[in-house]
Amino acid sequence: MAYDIDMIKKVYSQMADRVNKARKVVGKPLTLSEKILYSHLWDGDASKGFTRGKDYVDFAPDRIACQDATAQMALLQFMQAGKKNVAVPTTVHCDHLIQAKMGAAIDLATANKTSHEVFDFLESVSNKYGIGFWKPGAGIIHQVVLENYAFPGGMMIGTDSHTVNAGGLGMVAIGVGGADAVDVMAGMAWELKFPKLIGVKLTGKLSGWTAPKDVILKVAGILTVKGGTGAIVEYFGEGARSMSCTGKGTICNMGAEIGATTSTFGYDDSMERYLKATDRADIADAANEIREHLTGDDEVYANPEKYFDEVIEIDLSELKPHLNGPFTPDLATPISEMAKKAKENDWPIKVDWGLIGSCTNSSYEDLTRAASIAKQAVDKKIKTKSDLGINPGSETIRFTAERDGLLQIFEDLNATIFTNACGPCIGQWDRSDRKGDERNTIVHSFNRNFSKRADGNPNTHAFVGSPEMVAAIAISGRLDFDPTRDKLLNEDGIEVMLDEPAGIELPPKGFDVKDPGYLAPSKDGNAIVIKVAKDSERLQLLEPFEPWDGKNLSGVKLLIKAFGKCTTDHISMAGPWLRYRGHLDNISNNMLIGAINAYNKKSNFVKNQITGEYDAVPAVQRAYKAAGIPTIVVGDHNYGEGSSREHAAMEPRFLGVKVVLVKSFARIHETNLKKQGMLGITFANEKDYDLILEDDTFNFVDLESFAPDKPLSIEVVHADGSKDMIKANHTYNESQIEWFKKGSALNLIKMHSVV
Ligand code: MIC
Ligand code: SF4
Repeated sequence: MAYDIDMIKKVYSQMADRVNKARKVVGKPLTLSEKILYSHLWDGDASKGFTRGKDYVDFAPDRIACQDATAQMALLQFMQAGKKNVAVPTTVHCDHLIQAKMGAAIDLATANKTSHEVFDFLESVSNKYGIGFWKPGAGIIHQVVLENYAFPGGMMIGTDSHTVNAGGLGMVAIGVGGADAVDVMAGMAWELKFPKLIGVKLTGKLSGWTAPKDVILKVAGILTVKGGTGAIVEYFGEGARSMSCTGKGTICNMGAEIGATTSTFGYDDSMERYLKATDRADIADAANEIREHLTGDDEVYANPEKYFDEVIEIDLSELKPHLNGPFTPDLATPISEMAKKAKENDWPIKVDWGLIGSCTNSSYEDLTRAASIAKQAVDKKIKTKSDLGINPGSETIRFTAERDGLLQIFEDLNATIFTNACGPCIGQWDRSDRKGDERNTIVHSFNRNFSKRADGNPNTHAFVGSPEMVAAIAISGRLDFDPTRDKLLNEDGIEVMLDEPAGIELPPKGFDVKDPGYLAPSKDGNAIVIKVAKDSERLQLLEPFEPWDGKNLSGVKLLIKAFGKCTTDHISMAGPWLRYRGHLDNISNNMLIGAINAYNKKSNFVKNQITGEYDAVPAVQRAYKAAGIPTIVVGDHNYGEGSSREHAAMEPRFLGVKVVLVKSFARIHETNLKKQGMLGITFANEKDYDLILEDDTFNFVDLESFAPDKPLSIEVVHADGSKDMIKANHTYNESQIEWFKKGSALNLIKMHSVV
């Protein structure tokens, strides 16, 4: 039986009526995305149509999911909100804080020792406030959510950018910062700018080496890392229906890599099969009764150009397998062209590691497809050249895969089976084969491959592919290996080819698990006292941020002008820093240490305008803070791309940065900045980025009349005394301006909170 089935039945009981009313006010047939959005309005029934890309709308999500690395800050904030219980079903998943090194058993025991303070904190806060708790080793948040909580037509938010994975089961599931989640936990509405809609029509059918992963690798190549910003991507067509539910999850998951608000698919037989296989026939039965409302209207899919803002068509029968990378997930290369491109770009050809797993690609089907390749290495006597590491997505998948002999196949190739957790995907990887910054190549089935992400080495060239392609490349040990064409020399000196992968969608004997790793919360957690040690280096209770003094900011010094890509990994690095995710002061020591200073092209080396000396970014910022000098960070396009981690906004706020001025923002990061009371603004004229010099001082001219839709004027004073007047745009609405005025959104909640 499904968790929270009553909540799901309630959503379904209102769906038909709400969809019909929405269709009336919008005045045309509806996409699935619109059906879900309009049936989750905070105000209930739709009374008017919203303008996509413009109107801010209040929504009422059905549930929330948090993972350990972001839940700490989210729950520390929630604890300040003065509520007894979370207002909607919420879960916490411990998956990011487990380092991959020796293999699951040892690594998990080590994590339970080194991070017990954090796990205990999360467990007791969950217990107190009515939150379901998934213990370390239970699995990666998005696989566990897909297996247990996602339901067609539902809306959820999660404090992780890959929350969007649940679109594979027909949800509108959106990644947010912790402060957004706190609003909903506290029983308030969740605000989102009504998204634009991109339709992706899938025709044909996948075959051979081509996998669902290749659909999104291709889409990423088309739309780039910012092409989906502010939009929901809705997939439809015969190609969509012919794919498994977990394959759809893979596609939706990596929608985060194109900046999309979320991605989704209409309810179909593959979802029904998956629900039944995961012990949720009750949801499938309920969904079947309102099937027509859980997918887009026929007219929409027949004439998508009329209803979507942009339409892309992909013929799955023609689609070729891809590898994307290095350093960015949108650099798409069909495998057949990799040999040429790798040579042209001087990418290291030898592949050190093949890593299979992550929330994107760790389903039962993924493991069977990769195993079908791995098995051939033994059968055809091919010696595997790269190391192989596997992270199963959940304990249910791991237990079932072990029972069905899949893990043994990988172990026969000397693969290490890591914990059911994020592991190398988030830099939780003690990689023993290479130290320092040697140039090398790895391939993985993860979603992100930003510089330093997996192992902290800026010269690790990471490429993203499907699990079966990762297995094939690991066996060959070469980046330029094309299994559709190339032969390998086996141990008998005979040339052999790998056969195409074969997968099994769902375990024929059903899923099984002994201990899924779930702890239900107490019915009444009122008496539970949450303790945080004063001298803890992992956890720190939060102090409210100062409200704005109502005056124009002036004498604002430039802290850093970031050059090129500046993702949340650059702003607040993960890996070893994950240990400080619950301690704002300590984690602030990683603020912007990965960003490249535009003036010297170095990372973590900026000028302190007080002394004229160069130093690490956090040190320079702490010096400005001590001197009471406000500062500004300047950046390029898609600033804050990637993660939902609000630390990337809280650290600058905590250390006294007042403004982030960039060419454009990634959605979640922009909201995170607003929530924490920062001024996140964009150049009205992009070229003004070039005007900004290292010794600049900024004076805001009209911040005192900060208002929606009104650009801000800023005087930029250069070291030689010359001045430029520039304009900055912003997207703050009335209530977001209140967050800025009060110092943070949380300060505002607290003012209105009735315990
Ligand atoms: C990631 O993949 O970058 C993470 C780690 O899962 C983040 C969340 C975090 O920073 O904790 C994400 O994607 O939001
Ligand atoms: Fe974990 Fe990687 Fe997925 Fe982020 S992308 S949730 S780090 S597996």
